Amino acid sequence: MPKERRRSLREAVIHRSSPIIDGAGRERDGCFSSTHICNDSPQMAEHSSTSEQSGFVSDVNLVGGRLVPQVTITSDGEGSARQIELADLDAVNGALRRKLSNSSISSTGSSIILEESEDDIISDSETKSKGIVTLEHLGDTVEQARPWWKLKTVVHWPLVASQRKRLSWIQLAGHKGSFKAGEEGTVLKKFSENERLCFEQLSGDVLQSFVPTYHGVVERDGELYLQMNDLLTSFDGPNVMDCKMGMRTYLEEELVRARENPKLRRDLYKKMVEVDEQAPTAEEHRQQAVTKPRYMQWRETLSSTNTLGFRIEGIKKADGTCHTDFKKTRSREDVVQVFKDFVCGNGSIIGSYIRRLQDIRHTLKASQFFMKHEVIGSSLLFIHDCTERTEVWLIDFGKTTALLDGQTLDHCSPWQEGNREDGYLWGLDNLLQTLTSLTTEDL
Ligand code: I3P
Repeated sequence: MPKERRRSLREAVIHRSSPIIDGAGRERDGCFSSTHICNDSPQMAEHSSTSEQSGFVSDVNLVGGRLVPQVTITSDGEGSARQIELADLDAVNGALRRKLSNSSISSTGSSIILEESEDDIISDSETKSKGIVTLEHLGDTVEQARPWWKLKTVVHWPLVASQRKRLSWIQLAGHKGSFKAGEEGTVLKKFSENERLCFEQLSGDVLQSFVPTYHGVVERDGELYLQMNDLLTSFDGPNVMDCKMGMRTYLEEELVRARENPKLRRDLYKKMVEVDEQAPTAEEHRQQAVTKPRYMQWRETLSSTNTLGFRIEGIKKADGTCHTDFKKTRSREDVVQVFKDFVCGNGSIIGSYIRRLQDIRHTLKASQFFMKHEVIGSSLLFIHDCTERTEVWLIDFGKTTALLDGQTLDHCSPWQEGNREDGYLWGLDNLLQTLTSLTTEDL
């Protein structure tokens, strides 16, 4: 980690209001000195012993004719508590204000910079608020492995029971190196100042009981993490679905910055043609690159984000199968079919999900936090198991941003640049209607 970055991380921690928790989950209250940030290497030593080098690597599975990438959970290693230096502050506090690569829907323009990197608004993958553990391609496939391809779902890990229990929090979307296993019952997510602020502000809000319990910031191997409860530990063979909420998946701020500093991205162009060769314009084909807003907006229209205000990102079923290709799941009928498959036609599970979503809706309407934040890229995580136990959680707040003083959103009004509406409640209502229509059908 660059020196400057470590320093800013330290400052971020020093200025935070929540406790820093040590590796054993003990609160180091009252003092935010880096000497009070401990790692929990003893716990992870167990993982290290079964890992390859510094990673924990699973077998490779062939699912649906495609090789499921190996799962790598970065080992917690032997590192001890480290000094965090002041310059790191910029890296974390500036997480959502950092470089943006794109301008607008148009990919043309003389000042556009061509980028190879996937990283864009938040250039360090660890600050991205997505996913849980790292999933990587570690081998070739029959169908060639694509370097940009990121598994956006869960992988069934061939682990012994105790390992599986501990590492159970599921990856539905993620950037390399974003997650580590935490102490029993917790996971560590790469530090994002934005997400930390959200967790802080959610504390005491009525929504708190619908988000993973947050345990503060911990340091591992010189990196900061947000520690939170593993939502899956109490399930036996969980089925998990990630639904990204809202009619928009990028911040207004990203658009503005992208206009100021437009960049073209080859990786996003490749992802685009992978799904639809006809999607890029002639100019984009010529450039072999697209801007990020262009890509994001294309994804939104291709999926149900624009039409329904949510989209299905990934599903992992208890049998270990992974389902990631929902980019074209767009109509209400498509979504119904995916939910039917997800619950294996079990109407009672759908009924429980509906009740939980109604509770969430009711609570969102009463939430001060919700009223005062633009909620972008946040997901609802659906979980059930064979006992018909169900839960739905709000997760991923890396792009959930406080509004200016006094501003509020109704989360239903159409978005126009400047009003910051995100369509979250509109999407939730559509989701509820879609699930309700399912209960009246013959499942
Ligand atoms: C990704 C998805 C993510 C976005 C990521 C996209 O596309 O839109 O939400 O990350 O941008 O590549 P896809 O789902 O098709 O893989 P952010 O939400 O963090 O912007 P990235 O490539 O810049 O990480």
